[in-house]
Amino acid sequence: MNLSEIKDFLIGEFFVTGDPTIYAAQVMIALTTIGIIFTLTYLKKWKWLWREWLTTVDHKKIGIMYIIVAMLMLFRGGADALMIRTQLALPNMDFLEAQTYNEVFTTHGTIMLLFMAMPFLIGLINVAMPLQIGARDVAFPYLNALSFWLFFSGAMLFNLSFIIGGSPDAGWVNYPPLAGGNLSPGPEINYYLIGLQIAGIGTLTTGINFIATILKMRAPGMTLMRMPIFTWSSLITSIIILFAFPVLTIALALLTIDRLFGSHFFTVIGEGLPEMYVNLFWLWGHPEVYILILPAFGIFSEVISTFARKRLFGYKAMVYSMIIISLLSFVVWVHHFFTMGSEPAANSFFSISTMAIAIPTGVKIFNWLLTLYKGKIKFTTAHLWALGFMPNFVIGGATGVMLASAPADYQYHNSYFLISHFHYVLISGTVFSIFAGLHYWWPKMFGHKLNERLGKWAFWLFVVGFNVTFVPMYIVGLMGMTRRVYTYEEGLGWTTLNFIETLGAYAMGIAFAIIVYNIYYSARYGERDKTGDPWDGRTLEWSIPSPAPEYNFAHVPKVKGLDAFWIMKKENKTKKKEKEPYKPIHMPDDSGQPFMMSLFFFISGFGFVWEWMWMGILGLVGVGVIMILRTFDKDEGYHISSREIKRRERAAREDRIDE
Ligand code: HEM
Ligand SMILES: [Cu+2]
Repeated sequence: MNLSEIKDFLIGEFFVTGDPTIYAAQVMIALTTIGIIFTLTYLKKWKWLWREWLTTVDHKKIGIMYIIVAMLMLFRGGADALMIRTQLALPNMDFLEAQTYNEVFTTHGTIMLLFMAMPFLIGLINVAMPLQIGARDVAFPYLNALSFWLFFSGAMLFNLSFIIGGSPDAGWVNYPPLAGGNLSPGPEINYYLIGLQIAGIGTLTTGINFIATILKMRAPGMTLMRMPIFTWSSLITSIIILFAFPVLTIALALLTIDRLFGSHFFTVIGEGLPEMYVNLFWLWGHPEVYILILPAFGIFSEVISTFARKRLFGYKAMVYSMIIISLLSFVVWVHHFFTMGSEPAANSFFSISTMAIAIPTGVKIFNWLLTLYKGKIKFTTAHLWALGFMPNFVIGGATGVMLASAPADYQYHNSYFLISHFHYVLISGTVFSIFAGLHYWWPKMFGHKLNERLGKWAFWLFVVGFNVTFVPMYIVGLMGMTRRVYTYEEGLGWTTLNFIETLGAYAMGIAFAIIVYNIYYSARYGERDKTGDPWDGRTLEWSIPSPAPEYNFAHVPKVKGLDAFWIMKKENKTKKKEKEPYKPIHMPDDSGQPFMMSLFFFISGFGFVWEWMWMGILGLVGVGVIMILRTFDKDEGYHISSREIKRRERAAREDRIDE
């Protein structure tokens, strides 16, 4: 290659050029990066960043990192959503070109589901679940760090496509033949395929880690049926991950091989089956939506029973209905393509199995209502998010049952009615639960509450904005507006509804900004939580100081029933425990290897995206070297002395022990 060829490559292919919004974003990304590097250098924080965060294996810090990255991704996915809504606010707008619009809804959907919603929930599980079962960490702390860094490098690789190479544009489902090598050559779709595969390995290992943790690390006395309901939801979710994610990995790997090496798994020309991709994708995809909703159910259950100040009504029914939902989630996938032409018997089966999910879900709604019944209800921000979830989720669920009817789906399919349906369940289910969990566990993570007044403002603005956006979307969908169209004509009767939707979307954007401001405001002015138990909680995470010390429990708790901490409080056992002598606690060593290994995964992924095989293989060699290094690593850990524990417990609980 001579100089001018290199220049042509850089400007013509490598860097994304041409669109002013992208130039603006590139400048902003460059400035932010310089800003971060400058601040870290100026405050001499590089070492701190490496020691405290990049090499940590502490489940709480890993959880917090998941949450930070997921918040950034919520910002990115939200910015995409506002661009979509701006373009559709009025007929014949030319804010985004058709091609850019395709890219924006593709990255919006993919980022929201895979790099925002799921990691956010995994972050909350990481923070809270080990504390709820009285464990000192997850079963495999090193693996936990690796999972996080794999998710992080997959997410960064995917996001890099925005400025280098171009964003994927075949929808979040990425079906061939559109996503195949013939119709979409080049790096764009490779970013999707490889970014998701790297992050996917991280998700799978997280699932394995959580299953081992919950089955093996519970405090003495905590039988399965005494586990907090959020822990139950984490267990069931992890089992779904274990069975579902390999299917996605295979589907994506086969499509990658088709694209990179010219095989014909999904190309009709070589007698491949594009429909097979669609089946594999949804065989993972439907369970995936339950990966997103079951932990949400768990969070709402904890929050509702805490703030109704009652034991969760129908605890066992809650557990069994989650198990039934998880089983059903694997036998409904065809409802995503009733119109693809399966025979009527198949469509009927999948129609009925889909409708059946409404039964265990309904059981849960009634149990929440009966938990509230005659409770001493406290309207905290966390509780508002949980209460707001119920009516909105029922709207999403009921329209889901409508869509489950195969003949009717021939009308609804790919219309804005569908778009509104899944946003109702995803936003009022998953997003509300994320905010509920964030407010609820914030004191345990950072030692102070989020401000309640700002929290409530954000809640109301968000809920109103949410309905203003998505109610008109149902209507405009029934009027015939289809999804993934970048513009529409005047005179179809869609204009007013679309304009209202856009206003609602901006209200949600402002609500998100208030939440972010609240984080800043509360860090500065929030009152320190000295009790460790700011909500009068029921489960074990509230029995330890806030923020949770690195060893979690100075004494391993003994569990006597459901709501273990509540029972201790009733029996006045909390003080006695603190007077017992402390024993040294064994802690795992920090390690830079998970970070380094994921960096090599990133390098390898970047190579394969550009089909530079040397770079792809070189990255994998790096991964292999770290794996070999790891086998020589004794990882013996260290002990925190009993005197040190005593000192820290005193400092954290001064007010309680001196009483
Ligand atoms: C501010 C809130 C949001 C707004 C205003 C919004 C708006 C939209 C709109 C208008 C579309 C349709 C684009 C089209 O078909 O042309 C869309 C697609 C989508 N949205 Fe959202 N959304 C929001 C939040 C979310 C969240 C929180 C999630 C997931 C957790 C999500 C997941 C998706 C998915 C999966 C698609 C489909 C993308 C595709 O067709 O490939 N959205 N969104
Ligand atoms: Cu489904």
